[in-house]
Amino acid sequence: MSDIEQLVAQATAEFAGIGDAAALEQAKARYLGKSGSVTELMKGLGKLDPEQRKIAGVAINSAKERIESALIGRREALRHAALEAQLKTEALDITLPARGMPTGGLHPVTRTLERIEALFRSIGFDVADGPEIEDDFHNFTALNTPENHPARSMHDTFYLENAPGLLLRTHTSPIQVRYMETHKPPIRIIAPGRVYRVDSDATHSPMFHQVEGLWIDENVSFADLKGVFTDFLRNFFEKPDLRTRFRPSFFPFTEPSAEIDMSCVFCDGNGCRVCSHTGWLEIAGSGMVHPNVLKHVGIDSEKYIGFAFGMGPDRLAMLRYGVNDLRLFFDGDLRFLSQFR
Ligand code: 2U9
Repeated sequence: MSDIEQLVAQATAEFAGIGDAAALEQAKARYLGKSGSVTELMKGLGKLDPEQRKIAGVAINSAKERIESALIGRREALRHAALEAQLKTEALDITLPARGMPTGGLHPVTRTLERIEALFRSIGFDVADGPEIEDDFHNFTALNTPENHPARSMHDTFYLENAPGLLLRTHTSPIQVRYMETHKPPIRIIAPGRVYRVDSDATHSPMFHQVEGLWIDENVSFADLKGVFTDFLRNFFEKPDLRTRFRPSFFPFTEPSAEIDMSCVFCDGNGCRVCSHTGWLEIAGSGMVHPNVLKHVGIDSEKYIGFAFGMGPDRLAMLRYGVNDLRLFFDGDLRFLSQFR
């Protein structure tokens, strides 16, 4: 083998044995650099006669090209190997479960309110709304609540400072009063919303929810009240055999008045811990709207009559979801609330 061919073989073998890029560049300098072997051969061409110079020049150029191409090949191989190594160490474990996007959800009381609204809408009731800051007339006077009634005391009602006569509504009844002021019978509405009372313990929150209902027309009877409310409870709790009983009671705004009990949804009326072994759960208050209430809003109490009821959707939500502490609904603890998504 000629010296030149030997040089090509030596460079190619040397490049092939080099494992890192910096060492490869140093090896390159030894062959192709300013005083590298190939460059030295080039320099020697000047000493040859023209004929030999031509032949040697072609051979050296060919050798140079092949050494350069071996270098480029090795550079590429090293770059590829480095990339492979990097990919191996930095590999993503695509079998890890993704963190996922947390989804929100409606509050259990909101879900309960929506369920109640849907059921009453389905039998032709409208859903009415009104202000949470009320005046004395709409919250008490129009509802036949006497001047000296304990509910009016600062002990039971939140009054606004520096705003005489204004208070946080203690029930959603003023919604119904306002509706009757602006609508003629027949009136068929429910009034859901937040209400406020000075009360706070395991079963009472200073803010809670109510849904009241009202049906005023020429011939509405107590039998209609029993039918509408029993049917509502059966649909709400999805218990077609649920029973109700109406116990005589007193409210200033209804006469006669009744407390509504339903057969316990946990034991079907057989008696258990939830219903204190009575088989019954108190669920609402109700009655025929007092003629004085109709007079206050300008409805002819000789021509029109109707029933009203009031219930606590917080309690309905507790019974439907099996929650035993009212405060859980209002603490804002996501560990509790996210169970209802
Ligand atoms: C008008 C006329 C009459 C609404 C009524 C009740 C009986 C009642 C309680 C149930 C549980 C309140 O949330 S609770 O503590 N409500 O007992 N509410 S009759 O009577 C009305 C309302 C508006 C114009």
